[in-house]
Amino acid sequence: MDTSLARIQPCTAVPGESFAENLLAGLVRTPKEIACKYFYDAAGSRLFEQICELPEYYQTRTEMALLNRHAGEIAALMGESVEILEFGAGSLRKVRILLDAAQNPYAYTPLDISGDYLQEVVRTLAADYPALVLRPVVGDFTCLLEIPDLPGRNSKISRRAGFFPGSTIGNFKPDAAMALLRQMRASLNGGGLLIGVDLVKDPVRLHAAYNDAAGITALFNKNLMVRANHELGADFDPDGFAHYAPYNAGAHRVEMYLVSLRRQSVTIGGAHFDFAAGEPVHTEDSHKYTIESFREMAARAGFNPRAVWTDEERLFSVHWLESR
Ligand code: AVI
Repeated sequence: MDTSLARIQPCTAVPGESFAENLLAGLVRTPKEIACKYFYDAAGSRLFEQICELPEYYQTRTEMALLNRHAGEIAALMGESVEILEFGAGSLRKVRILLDAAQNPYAYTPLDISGDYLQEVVRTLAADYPALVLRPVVGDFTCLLEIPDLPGRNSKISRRAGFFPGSTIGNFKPDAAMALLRQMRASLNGGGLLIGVDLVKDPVRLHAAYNDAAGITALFNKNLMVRANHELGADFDPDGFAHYAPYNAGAHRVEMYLVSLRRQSVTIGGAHFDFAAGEPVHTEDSHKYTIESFREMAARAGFNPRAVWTDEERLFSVHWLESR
């Protein structure tokens, strides 16, 4: 019988690089860098949720509207009794749109680096979707993760549909994005991928989205240093750094930096790092694609790009890619 405990599988944990390892290695490089995946501790995730509500940050509401508007078509493409595998369990609001529209969905497998967040996700969904198998996987989806097949209903293997919303693909350099798409394709066992991709547009609009008037993106960026102070005993002065997020039109990406406002040094667990006045620490790239350039990349990664949905202003796109 499908009791709620039996259908909630235990978290599987896959080890990855730690924040400390990334930080110590990144601060001896020139230019200095910190990987953007470390933005998302509890405080960073809360700040990111605030970013998603900002008037300047059009991405989230545009993608939500596309998912809502096309949920029926998406569900038909995913097929019946699907297992939805989400790469990075982000906003439950998005996957709920899919679960509500899907034809008798079988399972939801969220992959995320935060085990605590996954437990919360699973608890919330278990109450609302009593027939759904839930199997959280704690791990870094940028590493190849082997996810065993679930025996589906009628003892057939359940077909998988990957879900990678929010244009997180844009936070990878094009080569890494390609490699990631290939890897996702491998973990989908022949299933399709629903992916949100932010589009190239007016640079003024892009600049505003990463330089909001309320300063939330600046706090989100500086949270990397706040986190290092809390978790690793570092002595960063976040006010000694400025948030800087220019749009690099030639490379079609917004770049984020923390720029040292003066000459200073920082200590992390006995190691010292010197910063010159004006020295940048690179913290994020957010690549923008055209519909065509993204479909081309997906095809090179072994997908067959099928449906694509966009809004009237062509701000954002949602793609359904089938495995070849
Ligand atoms: C998660 N990711 C797609 C966001 C983006 O737009 O690149 C992260 C972000 N950085 C600043 N604002 C939002």
